[in-house]
Amino acid sequence: MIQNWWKEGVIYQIYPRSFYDSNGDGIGDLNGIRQKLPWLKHLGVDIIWLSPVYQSPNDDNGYDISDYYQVMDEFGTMEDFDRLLEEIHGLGLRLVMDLVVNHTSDEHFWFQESRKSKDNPYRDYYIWRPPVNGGLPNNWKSFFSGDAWEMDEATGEYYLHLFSRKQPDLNWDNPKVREEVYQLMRFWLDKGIDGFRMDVIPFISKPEGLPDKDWAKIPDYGVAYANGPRVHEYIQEMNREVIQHYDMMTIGEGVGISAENANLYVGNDRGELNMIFHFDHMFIDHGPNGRMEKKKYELKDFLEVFDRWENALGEKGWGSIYLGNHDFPRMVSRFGDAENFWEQSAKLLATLIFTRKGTPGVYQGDEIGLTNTPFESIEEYRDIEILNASRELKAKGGDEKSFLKTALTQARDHARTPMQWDDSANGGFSIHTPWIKVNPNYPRINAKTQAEQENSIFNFYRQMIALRKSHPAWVYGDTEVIVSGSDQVYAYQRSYESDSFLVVLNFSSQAVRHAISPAKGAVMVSNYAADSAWGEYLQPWEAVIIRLN
Ligand code: ISL
Ligand code: CA
Repeated sequence: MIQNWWKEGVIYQIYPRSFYDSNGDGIGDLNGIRQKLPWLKHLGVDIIWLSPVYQSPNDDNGYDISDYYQVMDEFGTMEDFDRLLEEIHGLGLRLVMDLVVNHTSDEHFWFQESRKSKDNPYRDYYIWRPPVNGGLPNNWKSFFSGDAWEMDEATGEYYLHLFSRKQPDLNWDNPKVREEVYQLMRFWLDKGIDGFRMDVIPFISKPEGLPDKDWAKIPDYGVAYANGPRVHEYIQEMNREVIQHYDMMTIGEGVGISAENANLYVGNDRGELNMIFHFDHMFIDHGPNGRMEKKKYELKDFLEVFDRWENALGEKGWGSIYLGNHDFPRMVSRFGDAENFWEQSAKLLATLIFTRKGTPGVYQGDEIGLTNTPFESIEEYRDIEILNASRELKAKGGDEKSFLKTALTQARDHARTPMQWDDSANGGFSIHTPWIKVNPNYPRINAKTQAEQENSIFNFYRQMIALRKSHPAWVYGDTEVIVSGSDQVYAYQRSYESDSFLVVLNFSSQAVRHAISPAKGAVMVSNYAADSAWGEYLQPWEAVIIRLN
Protein backbone atom coordinates (compact mmCIF):
# COMPACT_ATOMS: atom_id res chain seq x y z
CA MET A 1 0.00 0.00 0.00
CA ILE A 2 1.32 3.44 -0.97
CA GLN A 3 2.35 5.46 2.08
CA ASN A 4 1.03 9.02 2.53
CA TRP A 5 0.97 11.58 5.32
CA TRP A 6 -2.81 11.75 5.16
CA LYS A 7 -3.04 8.04 5.90
CA GLU A 8 -0.68 8.24 8.85
CA GLY A 9 -1.92 11.44 10.48
CA VAL A 10 -4.72 11.94 12.98
CA ILE A 11 -7.38 14.55 12.17
CA TYR A 12 -8.73 16.91 14.83
CA GLN A 13 -11.84 18.90 13.93
CA ILE A 14 -12.25 22.39 15.32
CA TYR A 15 -15.63 24.09 15.37
CA PRO A 16 -14.28 27.63 15.66
CA ARG A 17 -17.35 29.22 17.19
CA SER A 18 -17.05 26.95 20.20
CA PHE A 19 -13.33 26.32 20.69
CA TYR A 20 -11.89 29.30 22.53
CA ASP A 21 -12.89 32.96 22.76
CA SER A 22 -9.81 35.18 22.97
CA ASN A 23 -11.46 38.62 23.05
CA GLY A 24 -14.37 38.17 25.41
CA ASP A 25 -17.38 38.49 23.11
CA GLY A 26 -18.72 35.01 23.82
CA ILE A 27 -17.71 33.65 20.39
CA GLY A 28 -14.72 31.47 19.63
CA ASP A 29 -12.20 32.95 17.20
CA LEU A 30 -8.96 32.45 15.28
CA ASN A 31 -6.71 33.92 17.95
CA GLY A 32 -8.40 31.63 20.41
CA ILE A 33 -7.47 28.63 18.30
CA ARG A 34 -3.91 29.92 18.05
CA GLN A 35 -3.65 30.18 21.81
CA LYS A 36 -4.77 26.60 22.22
CA LEU A 37 -2.44 25.00 19.66
CA PRO A 38 -0.19 23.65 22.44
CA TRP A 39 -3.17 21.57 23.58
CA LEU A 40 -3.37 19.90 20.17
CA LYS A 41 0.36 19.38 20.03
CA HIS A 42 0.28 17.77 23.45
CA LEU A 43 -2.57 15.51 22.37
CA GLY A 44 -0.49 14.41 19.40
CA VAL A 45 -2.82 15.04 16.48
CA ASP A 46 -1.42 16.05 13.08
CA ILE A 47 -4.10 17.55 10.87
CA ILE A 48 -6.54 20.24 11.92
CA TRP A 49 -9.83 20.35 10.04
CA LEU A 50 -11.28 23.78 10.59
CA SER A 51 -15.03 24.16 10.10
CA PRO A 52 -15.79 27.27 7.97
CA VAL A 53 -14.22 30.58 8.97
CA TYR A 54 -15.20 32.52 5.83
CA GLN A 55 -17.45 35.55 5.85
CA SER A 56 -20.99 34.47 6.59
CA PRO A 57 -24.27 35.79 7.99
CA ASN A 58 -24.33 32.58 10.08
CA ASP A 59 -27.69 31.24 9.13
CA ASP A 60 -26.02 27.81 9.38
CA ASN A 61 -22.94 28.80 11.42
CA GLY A 62 -20.60 29.50 8.53
CA TYR A 63 -21.89 26.78 6.18
CA ASP A 64 -23.55 29.67 4.37
CA ILE A 65 -20.68 31.66 2.87
CA SER A 66 -21.10 35.21 1.62
CA ASP A 67 -17.44 35.78 0.66
CA TYR A 68 -14.92 32.98 0.13
CA TYR A 69 -11.99 35.40 0.18
CA GLN A 70 -12.68 37.00 3.56
CA VAL A 71 -12.57 35.79 7.12
CA MET A 72 -15.70 36.11 9.25
CA ASP A 73 -15.49 39.34 11.27
CA GLU A 74 -16.46 37.57 14.48
CA PHE A 75 -13.51 35.21 14.04
CA GLY A 76 -10.86 37.84 13.32
CA THR A 77 -8.96 39.13 10.32
CA MET A 78 -7.00 37.67 7.43
CA GLU A 79 -3.82 38.60 9.33
CA ASP A 80 -5.06 36.50 12.24
CA PHE A 81 -5.64 33.65 9.83
CA ASP A 82 -2.18 33.94 8.29
CA ARG A 83 -0.60 33.96 11.71
CA LEU A 84 -2.62 30.94 12.77
CA LEU A 85 -1.53 29.02 9.69
CA GLU A 86 2.08 29.97 10.27
CA GLU A 87 2.00 28.76 13.86
CA ILE A 88 0.22 25.55 12.89
CA HIS A 89 3.00 24.82 10.40
CA GLY A 90 5.62 25.93 12.90
CA LEU A 91 4.41 23.18 15.22
CA GLY A 92 4.63 20.61 12.45
CA LEU A 93 0.84 20.39 12.13
CA ARG A 94 -1.29 20.79 9.01
CA LEU A 95 -4.45 22.71 8.26
CA VAL A 96 -7.40 21.47 6.23
CA MET A 97 -10.15 23.99 5.52
CA ASP A 98 -13.83 23.39 4.89
CA LEU A 99 -14.88 23.82 1.27
CA VAL A 100 -18.60 24.60 1.10
CA VAL A 101 -19.44 24.91 -2.58
CA ASN A 102 -22.67 23.03 -3.11
CA HIS A 103 -24.31 26.28 -2.06
CA THR A 104 -23.45 29.81 -0.98
CA SER A 105 -25.20 32.27 1.28
CA ASP A 106 -28.04 34.22 -0.31
CA GLU A 107 -26.00 37.24 0.75
CA HIS A 108 -23.14 36.27 -1.55
CA PHE A 109 -22.57 38.82 -4.31
CA TRP A 110 -23.24 36.15 -6.97
CA PHE A 111 -26.68 35.47 -5.59
CA GLN A 112 -27.46 39.14 -5.05
CA GLU A 113 -26.78 39.65 -8.75
CA SER A 114 -28.42 36.41 -9.81
CA ARG A 115 -31.78 37.24 -8.30
CA LYS A 116 -31.95 40.70 -9.95
CA SER A 117 -33.14 39.66 -13.40
CA LYS A 118 -33.40 36.66 -15.69
CA ASP A 119 -30.69 38.03 -17.94
CA ASN A 120 -28.21 38.99 -15.24
CA PRO A 121 -24.74 37.54 -16.02
CA TYR A 122 -24.89 35.66 -12.70
CA ARG A 123 -28.38 34.23 -13.26
CA ASP A 124 -27.05 30.79 -14.20
CA TYR A 125 -24.79 30.59 -11.17
CA TYR A 126 -27.83 29.21 -9.32
CA ILE A 127 -30.71 26.89 -10.10
CA TRP A 128 -33.83 28.85 -11.06
CA ARG A 129 -37.14 27.42 -12.25
CA PRO A 130 -40.47 29.01 -13.13
CA PRO A 131 -43.57 27.84 -11.26
CA VAL A 132 -45.15 24.67 -12.64
CA ASN A 133 -48.96 24.84 -12.78
CA GLY A 134 -48.73 27.77 -10.43
CA GLY A 135 -46.77 25.75 -7.87
CA LEU A 136 -43.39 24.29 -7.00
CA PRO A 137 -41.07 23.04 -9.76
CA ASN A 138 -40.79 19.57 -8.15
CA ASN A 139 -41.28 17.71 -4.86
CA TRP A 140 -37.78 18.09 -3.45
CA LYS A 141 -37.49 18.70 0.26
CA SER A 142 -34.96 20.63 2.30
CA PHE A 143 -32.72 19.05 4.95
CA PHE A 144 -33.85 21.84 7.22
CA SER A 145 -37.63 21.25 6.93
CA GLY A 146 -40.07 22.34 4.25
CA ASP A 147 -39.59 22.47 0.49
CA ALA A 148 -36.27 22.86 -1.27
CA TRP A 149 -37.64 25.77 -3.31
CA GLU A 150 -38.07 29.43 -2.49
CA MET A 151 -40.05 31.88 -4.61
CA ASP A 152 -38.13 35.06 -5.34
CA GLU A 153 -40.45 37.97 -6.06
CA ALA A 154 -38.04 40.01 -8.20
CA THR A 155 -38.31 37.60 -11.13
CA GLY A 156 -41.22 35.42 -10.07
CA GLU A 157 -39.12 32.25 -10.16
CA TYR A 158 -38.07 29.70 -7.58
CA TYR A 159 -34.49 28.93 -6.61
CA LEU A 160 -33.31 25.57 -5.28
CA HIS A 161 -31.93 25.22 -1.76
CA LEU A 162 -31.27 21.72 -0.41
CA PHE A 163 -30.45 23.31 2.94
CA SER A 164 -31.88 26.56 4.34
CA ARG A 165 -33.51 29.18 2.13
CA LYS A 166 -30.45 31.28 2.87
CA GLN A 167 -28.27 28.60 1.23
CA PRO A 168 -29.11 28.61 -2.50
CA ASP A 169 -27.54 25.72 -4.45
CA LEU A 170 -24.89 26.62 -7.01
CA ASN A 171 -25.36 25.46 -10.57
CA TRP A 172 -22.31 23.29 -11.20
CA ASP A 173 -23.39 22.67 -14.79
CA ASN A 174 -22.27 26.24 -15.45
CA PRO A 175 -18.52 26.14 -16.26
CA LYS A 176 -18.12 29.65 -14.82
CA VAL A 177 -19.23 28.40 -11.41
CA ARG A 178 -16.69 25.60 -11.54
CA GLU A 179 -13.94 28.04 -12.51
CA GLU A 180 -14.89 30.29 -9.56
CA VAL A 181 -14.60 27.33 -7.22
CA TYR A 182 -11.18 26.31 -8.57
CA GLN A 183 -10.00 29.88 -8.21
CA LEU A 184 -11.00 30.18 -4.58
CA MET A 185 -9.44 26.81 -3.82
CA ARG A 186 -6.15 28.03 -5.33
CA PHE A 187 -6.35 31.21 -3.27
CA TRP A 188 -6.29 29.26 0.00
CA LEU A 189 -3.90 26.59 -1.21
CA ASP A 190 -1.46 29.28 -2.35
CA LYS A 191 -1.52 30.60 1.19
CA GLY A 192 -0.20 27.21 2.14
CA ILE A 193 -3.15 25.30 3.58
CA ASP A 194 -2.87 21.53 3.33
CA GLY A 195 -6.22 20.46 1.98
CA PHE A 196 -9.97 20.60 2.02
CA ARG A 197 -12.84 18.77 3.65
CA MET A 198 -15.57 19.10 1.05
CA ASP A 199 -19.06 19.76 2.32
CA VAL A 200 -21.80 17.59 0.72
CA ILE A 201 -19.63 17.12 -2.35
CA PRO A 202 -21.76 14.21 -3.69
CA PHE A 203 -24.64 16.69 -4.15
CA ILE A 204 -23.01 19.08 -6.63
CA SER A 205 -24.42 17.50 -9.78
CA LYS A 206 -28.20 17.58 -10.16
CA PRO A 207 -30.06 15.25 -12.50
CA GLU A 208 -31.20 16.58 -15.85
CA GLY A 209 -34.70 18.04 -15.62
CA LEU A 210 -34.78 17.79 -11.82
CA PRO A 211 -37.34 14.96 -11.72
CA ASP A 212 -39.56 14.35 -8.69
CA LYS A 213 -38.27 11.98 -6.00
CA ASP A 214 -40.15 8.85 -5.08
CA TRP A 215 -39.87 9.58 -1.36
CA ALA A 216 -41.53 6.34 -0.29
CA LYS A 217 -38.60 4.43 -1.81
CA ILE A 218 -35.73 6.63 -0.61
CA PRO A 219 -34.04 5.67 2.68
CA ASP A 220 -32.80 9.18 3.51
CA TYR A 221 -32.26 12.65 2.07
CA GLY A 222 -28.56 11.98 1.53
CA VAL A 223 -29.26 9.14 -0.86
CA ALA A 224 -31.90 11.30 -2.56
CA TYR A 225 -29.46 14.00 -3.61
CA ALA A 226 -26.08 12.29 -3.88
CA ASN A 227 -24.28 10.82 -6.89
CA GLY A 228 -25.75 12.98 -9.64
CA PRO A 229 -24.91 12.19 -13.28
CA ARG A 230 -21.89 14.49 -13.62
CA VAL A 231 -20.45 14.35 -10.11
CA HIS A 232 -17.40 12.33 -11.10
CA GLU A 233 -16.76 14.45 -14.16
CA TYR A 234 -16.72 17.56 -11.92
CA ILE A 235 -14.52 16.10 -9.21
CA GLN A 236 -12.08 14.80 -11.82
CA GLU A 237 -11.99 18.21 -13.42
CA MET A 238 -11.34 19.78 -9.99
CA ASN A 239 -8.53 17.30 -9.52
CA ARG A 240 -6.93 18.17 -12.88
CA GLU A 241 -7.40 21.90 -12.41
CA VAL A 242 -6.40 22.19 -8.76
CA ILE A 243 -5.82 19.16 -6.56
CA GLN A 244 -3.05 17.46 -8.47
CA HIS A 245 -0.95 20.61 -8.44
CA TYR A 246 -0.60 20.66 -4.65
CA ASP A 247 0.64 18.36 -1.91
CA MET A 248 -2.76 18.34 -0.30
CA MET A 249 -5.33 16.13 1.27
CA THR A 250 -8.93 15.86 0.13
CA ILE A 251 -11.71 14.40 2.21
CA GLY A 252 -15.25 14.49 0.93
CA GLU A 253 -18.24 14.63 3.19
CA GLY A 254 -19.75 11.46 1.80
CA VAL A 255 -23.43 11.91 2.56
CA GLY A 256 -25.30 9.44 0.35
CA ILE A 257 -22.20 7.48 -0.70
CA SER A 258 -22.47 3.77 -0.03
CA ALA A 259 -19.69 1.23 0.43
CA GLU A 260 -20.52 -0.10 -3.04
CA ASN A 261 -19.84 3.17 -4.87
CA ALA A 262 -17.22 4.63 -2.52
CA ASN A 263 -14.25 3.67 -4.67
CA LEU A 264 -15.69 5.69 -7.53
CA TYR A 265 -14.79 8.69 -5.35
CA VAL A 266 -11.67 7.48 -3.58
CA GLY A 267 -10.22 4.64 -5.64
CA ASN A 268 -6.57 5.40 -6.37
CA ASP A 269 -7.19 4.92 -10.10
CA ARG A 270 -9.94 7.58 -10.22
CA GLY A 271 -8.16 10.91 -9.92
CA GLU A 272 -10.77 12.19 -7.48
CA LEU A 273 -10.46 12.32 -3.68
CA ASN A 274 -8.22 10.74 -1.04
CA MET A 275 -11.03 9.68 1.24
CA ILE A 276 -14.55 10.42 2.40
CA PHE A 277 -16.37 10.57 5.69
CA HIS A 278 -19.21 8.11 5.17
CA PHE A 279 -22.34 8.10 7.33
CA ASP A 280 -23.51 4.50 7.53
CA HIS A 281 -22.79 4.34 11.25
CA MET A 282 -23.74 7.97 11.94
CA PHE A 283 -27.21 7.74 10.38
CA ILE A 284 -27.85 4.36 12.00
CA ASP A 285 -30.51 5.71 14.34
CA HIS A 286 -32.13 8.04 11.78
CA GLY A 287 -35.44 7.35 10.07
CA PRO A 288 -36.20 8.31 6.43
CA ASN A 289 -37.01 11.83 7.60
CA GLY A 290 -33.87 12.25 9.58
CA ARG A 291 -32.58 12.33 13.10
CA MET A 292 -35.79 13.35 14.85
CA GLU A 293 -37.38 10.15 13.63
CA LYS A 294 -35.23 8.14 16.01
CA LYS A 295 -34.76 4.50 15.15
CA LYS A 296 -33.59 1.57 17.27
CA TYR A 297 -30.62 -0.41 16.04
CA GLU A 298 -28.52 -3.32 17.15
CA LEU A 299 -24.88 -3.25 18.05
CA LYS A 300 -24.00 -5.81 15.41
CA ASP A 301 -25.45 -3.59 12.70
CA PHE A 302 -23.35 -0.68 13.92
CA LEU A 303 -20.13 -2.70 13.98
CA GLU A 304 -20.80 -4.43 10.70
CA VAL A 305 -20.47 -1.02 9.04
CA PHE A 306 -16.78 -0.86 9.92
CA ASP A 307 -16.07 -4.29 8.48
CA ARG A 308 -18.14 -3.73 5.37
CA TRP A 309 -16.48 -0.44 4.53
CA GLU A 310 -12.98 -1.72 5.05
CA ASN A 311 -13.68 -4.66 2.74
CA ALA A 312 -15.29 -2.46 0.11
CA LEU A 313 -12.43 0.04 0.02
CA GLY A 314 -9.89 -2.78 -0.21
CA GLU A 315 -6.45 -1.96 -1.55
CA LYS A 316 -7.66 0.76 -3.89
CA GLY A 317 -9.50 3.06 -1.54
CA TRP A 318 -8.77 4.61 1.83
CA GLY A 319 -11.15 5.19 4.71
CA SER A 320 -11.67 7.47 7.66
CA ILE A 321 -12.75 6.40 11.12
CA TYR A 322 -14.72 8.81 13.28
CA LEU A 323 -17.64 8.77 15.68
CA GLY A 324 -18.51 12.42 16.03
CA ASN A 325 -18.52 15.79 14.33
CA HIS A 326 -20.37 19.09 14.60
CA ASP A 327 -23.55 17.57 13.15
CA PHE A 328 -24.13 14.85 15.73
CA PRO A 329 -24.65 14.43 19.44
CA ARG A 330 -21.62 13.58 21.56
CA MET A 331 -20.15 10.18 20.79
CA VAL A 332 -19.89 8.98 24.39
CA SER A 333 -23.55 9.84 25.04
CA ARG A 334 -24.55 8.21 21.80
CA PHE A 335 -22.46 5.07 21.44
CA GLY A 336 -21.16 4.67 24.99
CA ASP A 337 -22.74 4.75 28.44
CA ALA A 338 -22.09 8.29 29.64
CA GLU A 339 -24.12 7.78 32.80
CA ASN A 340 -22.68 4.65 34.26
CA PHE A 341 -19.41 4.01 32.48
CA TRP A 342 -18.44 7.42 31.15
CA GLU A 343 -14.69 6.99 31.39
CA GLN A 344 -14.48 3.37 30.29
CA SER A 345 -16.87 3.76 27.38
CA ALA A 346 -15.18 6.95 26.11
CA LYS A 347 -11.87 5.07 26.15
CA LEU A 348 -13.36 2.06 24.41
CA LEU A 349 -14.71 4.24 21.62
CA ALA A 350 -11.30 5.87 21.28
CA THR A 351 -9.76 2.42 20.99
CA LEU A 352 -12.05 1.68 18.06
CA ILE A 353 -11.19 4.98 16.35
CA PHE A 354 -7.43 4.52 16.58
CA THR A 355 -7.16 0.82 15.84
CA ARG A 356 -9.25 0.41 12.71
CA LYS A 357 -7.86 0.90 9.23
CA GLY A 358 -8.43 4.45 7.99
CA THR A 359 -7.42 7.95 9.01
CA PRO A 360 -8.76 8.60 12.52
CA GLY A 361 -10.78 11.73 13.22
CA VAL A 362 -11.29 13.32 16.64
CA TYR A 363 -13.97 15.93 17.15
CA GLN A 364 -13.10 18.73 19.57
CA GLY A 365 -13.96 17.84 23.13
CA ASP A 366 -14.29 14.12 22.52
CA GLU A 367 -10.71 13.78 23.78
CA ILE A 368 -11.95 14.89 27.22
CA GLY A 369 -15.20 12.93 27.07
CA LEU A 370 -17.66 15.78 26.58
CA THR A 371 -21.28 14.63 26.85
CA ASN A 372 -24.66 15.81 25.58
CA THR A 373 -26.06 18.92 27.21
CA PRO A 374 -29.34 18.93 29.16
CA PHE A 375 -31.01 21.66 27.09
CA GLU A 376 -34.15 22.68 28.94
CA SER A 377 -36.25 24.41 26.33
CA ILE A 378 -36.27 25.08 22.59
CA GLU A 379 -35.00 28.62 23.35
CA GLU A 380 -31.69 27.15 24.46
CA TYR A 381 -30.99 25.65 21.05
CA ARG A 382 -29.24 27.66 18.33
CA ASP A 383 -29.14 25.35 15.30
CA ILE A 384 -31.35 26.18 12.33
CA GLU A 385 -32.07 22.50 11.77
CA ILE A 386 -33.73 21.95 15.15
CA LEU A 387 -35.34 25.39 15.26
CA ASN A 388 -36.95 24.88 11.86
CA ALA A 389 -38.05 21.38 12.80
CA SER A 390 -39.61 22.73 15.98
CA ARG A 391 -41.45 25.46 14.08
CA GLU A 392 -42.75 22.88 11.61
CA LEU A 393 -43.88 20.66 14.46
CA LYS A 394 -45.73 23.50 16.16
CA ALA A 395 -47.46 24.44 12.89
CA LYS A 396 -48.65 20.86 12.55
CA GLY A 397 -49.71 20.72 16.18
CA GLY A 398 -47.27 17.93 17.04
CA ASP A 399 -46.22 16.77 20.49
CA GLU A 400 -43.72 19.34 21.72
CA LYS A 401 -42.77 17.44 24.84
CA SER A 402 -41.72 14.35 23.00
CA PHE A 403 -39.93 16.49 20.41
CA LEU A 404 -37.82 18.09 23.14
CA LYS A 405 -37.10 14.71 24.63
CA THR A 406 -35.88 13.39 21.28
CA ALA A 407 -33.75 16.50 20.81
CA LEU A 408 -31.89 15.64 24.02
CA THR A 409 -30.31 12.70 22.23
CA GLN A 410 -30.44 13.81 18.59
CA ALA A 411 -29.77 17.54 18.16
CA ARG A 412 -26.65 18.87 16.47
CA ASP A 413 -26.17 21.51 19.17
CA HIS A 414 -24.84 18.90 21.60
CA ALA A 415 -21.61 18.99 19.63
CA ARG A 416 -21.58 22.77 19.45
CA THR A 417 -21.58 23.76 23.12
CA PRO A 418 -18.31 25.41 24.17
CA MET A 419 -15.14 23.44 24.73
CA GLN A 420 -14.68 22.99 28.47
CA TRP A 421 -11.19 24.18 29.34
CA ASP A 422 -11.34 24.42 33.13
CA ASP A 423 -13.73 24.84 36.06
CA SER A 424 -13.89 28.64 35.92
CA ALA A 425 -17.03 30.47 34.72
CA ASN A 426 -18.30 29.28 31.31
CA GLY A 427 -15.88 26.38 31.47
CA GLY A 428 -13.02 28.76 30.76
CA PHE A 429 -14.23 29.16 27.18
CA SER A 430 -14.99 32.87 27.50
CA ILE A 431 -15.24 35.61 30.11
CA HIS A 432 -18.53 36.61 28.44
CA THR A 433 -21.77 34.64 28.32
CA PRO A 434 -21.20 32.26 25.37
CA TRP A 435 -23.36 32.30 22.25
CA ILE A 436 -24.74 28.90 23.25
CA LYS A 437 -25.27 27.22 26.60
CA VAL A 438 -22.27 25.64 28.31
CA ASN A 439 -22.75 22.11 29.54
CA PRO A 440 -23.30 22.48 33.31
CA ASN A 441 -20.97 19.55 33.95
CA TYR A 442 -17.87 21.66 33.20
CA PRO A 443 -16.67 21.74 36.83
CA ARG A 444 -16.26 17.95 36.58
CA ILE A 445 -15.44 17.46 32.90
CA ASN A 446 -12.83 19.87 31.62
CA ALA A 447 -9.46 19.91 29.90
CA LYS A 448 -7.46 21.00 32.91
CA THR A 449 -8.65 18.14 35.11
CA GLN A 450 -8.29 15.70 32.26
CA ALA A 451 -4.71 16.73 31.59
CA GLU A 452 -3.81 16.45 35.29
CA GLN A 453 -5.23 12.98 35.92
CA GLU A 454 -2.90 10.24 34.86
CA ASN A 455 -5.64 7.79 33.88
CA SER A 456 -7.96 10.27 32.24
CA ILE A 457 -9.72 9.94 28.90
CA PHE A 458 -7.40 12.62 27.56
CA ASN A 459 -4.27 10.73 28.55
CA PHE A 460 -5.75 7.59 27.06
CA TYR A 461 -6.17 9.44 23.75
CA ARG A 462 -2.55 10.51 23.96
CA GLN A 463 -1.51 6.94 24.60
CA MET A 464 -3.58 5.65 21.67
CA ILE A 465 -2.25 8.27 19.27
CA ALA A 466 1.30 7.46 20.30
CA LEU A 467 0.60 3.75 19.91
CA ARG A 468 -0.80 4.25 16.44
CA LYS A 469 2.40 6.00 15.43
CA SER A 470 4.68 3.39 16.92
CA HIS A 471 3.67 0.49 14.68
CA PRO A 472 2.86 0.61 10.96
CA ALA A 473 0.36 -2.21 11.55
CA TRP A 474 -2.16 0.33 12.87
CA VAL A 475 -2.02 2.35 9.67
CA TYR A 476 -1.24 -0.12 6.94
CA GLY A 477 -2.00 -3.48 8.52
CA ASP A 478 -4.85 -5.71 7.38
CA THR A 479 -7.77 -6.42 9.66
CA GLU A 480 -9.06 -9.84 10.53
CA VAL A 481 -12.34 -9.84 12.42
CA ILE A 482 -12.25 -12.40 15.24
CA VAL A 483 -15.62 -11.86 16.94
CA SER A 484 -18.55 -10.08 15.32
CA GLY A 485 -22.33 -10.38 15.28
CA SER A 486 -22.48 -10.36 19.06
CA ASP A 487 -24.52 -7.89 21.07
CA GLN A 488 -21.55 -7.25 23.34
CA VAL A 489 -18.16 -8.36 22.16
CA TYR A 490 -16.22 -7.25 19.12
CA ALA A 491 -12.68 -8.36 18.44
CA TYR A 492 -10.27 -8.03 15.56
CA GLN A 493 -6.65 -8.41 14.74
CA ARG A 494 -4.37 -5.99 12.90
CA SER A 495 -1.27 -7.41 11.26
CA TYR A 496 1.59 -6.07 9.21
CA GLU A 497 4.80 -7.90 8.34
CA SER A 498 5.83 -9.58 11.58
CA ASP A 499 3.62 -7.48 13.87
CA SER A 500 0.22 -8.65 15.03
CA PHE A 501 -2.18 -7.12 17.54
CA LEU A 502 -5.51 -8.24 18.95
CA VAL A 503 -8.15 -5.71 19.97
CA VAL A 504 -11.01 -6.86 22.19
CA LEU A 505 -13.93 -4.56 23.00
CA ASN A 506 -16.92 -5.12 25.27
CA PHE A 507 -19.54 -2.75 23.91
CA SER A 508 -21.87 -3.15 26.85
CA SER A 509 -22.45 -2.15 30.45
CA GLN A 510 -22.42 -5.77 31.57
CA ALA A 511 -19.44 -7.99 32.27
CA VAL A 512 -19.26 -10.83 29.79
CA ARG A 513 -17.44 -14.13 29.73
CA HIS A 514 -15.40 -14.42 26.58
CA ALA A 515 -13.90 -17.28 24.67
CA ILE A 516 -10.98 -15.47 23.12
CA SER A 517 -7.73 -17.07 24.08
CA PRO A 518 -4.64 -15.97 22.27
CA ALA A 519 -1.99 -18.64 22.59
CA LYS A 520 0.49 -16.05 23.73
CA GLY A 521 0.58 -12.29 24.03
CA ALA A 522 0.98 -9.40 26.40
CA VAL A 523 -1.53 -6.72 27.28
CA MET A 524 -0.31 -3.43 25.76
CA VAL A 525 -3.26 -1.16 26.47
CA SER A 526 -6.29 -1.49 28.70
CA ASN A 527 -8.92 0.84 30.06
CA TYR A 528 -9.01 -1.08 33.35
CA ALA A 529 -6.35 -1.38 36.01
CA ALA A 530 -3.84 -4.16 35.37
CA ASP A 531 -5.19 -6.47 38.10
CA SER A 532 -8.76 -6.43 36.77
CA ALA A 533 -8.07 -6.30 33.04
CA TRP A 534 -8.33 -9.16 30.59
CA GLY A 535 -9.58 -11.88 32.85
CA GLU A 536 -12.04 -14.67 32.24
CA TYR A 537 -14.70 -11.96 32.08
CA LEU A 538 -14.50 -8.73 30.15
CA GLN A 539 -15.47 -5.86 32.41
CA PRO A 540 -18.21 -3.43 31.28
CA TRP A 541 -16.85 -1.42 28.34
CA GLU A 542 -13.48 -3.07 28.69
CA ALA A 543 -11.10 -2.38 25.85
CA VAL A 544 -7.87 -4.29 25.65
CA ILE A 545 -5.07 -4.51 23.11
CA ILE A 546 -2.82 -7.53 23.12
CA ARG A 547 0.45 -7.88 21.32
CA LEU A 548 0.50 -11.30 19.72
CA ASN A 549 4.16 -11.66 18.84
O1 ISL B 1 -27.03 17.13 10.00
C1 ISL B 1 -27.60 16.74 9.01
C2 ISL B 1 -29.04 16.93 8.78
O2 ISL B 1 -29.73 16.10 9.67
C3 ISL B 1 -26.83 16.10 8.01
O3 ISL B 1 -27.58 15.38 7.13
C4 ISL B 1 -26.06 17.20 7.33
O4 ISL B 1 -26.92 18.18 6.89
C5 ISL B 1 -25.31 16.70 6.16
O5 ISL B 1 -24.40 15.78 6.67
C6 ISL B 1 -24.59 17.84 5.48
O6 ISL B 1 -23.78 18.51 6.40
C7 ISL B 1 -22.96 19.55 5.98
O7 ISL B 1 -23.64 20.49 5.18
C8 ISL B 1 -24.66 21.26 5.81
C9 ISL B 1 -24.24 21.84 7.17
O8 ISL B 1 -25.37 22.29 7.85
C10 ISL B 1 -23.53 20.82 8.02
O9 ISL B 1 -23.07 21.41 9.21
C11 ISL B 1 -22.40 20.28 7.19
O10 ISL B 1 -21.57 19.40 7.91
C12 ISL B 1 -24.98 22.38 4.87
O11 ISL B 1 -23.80 23.05 4.51
CA1 CA C 1 -14.30 36.09 20.24
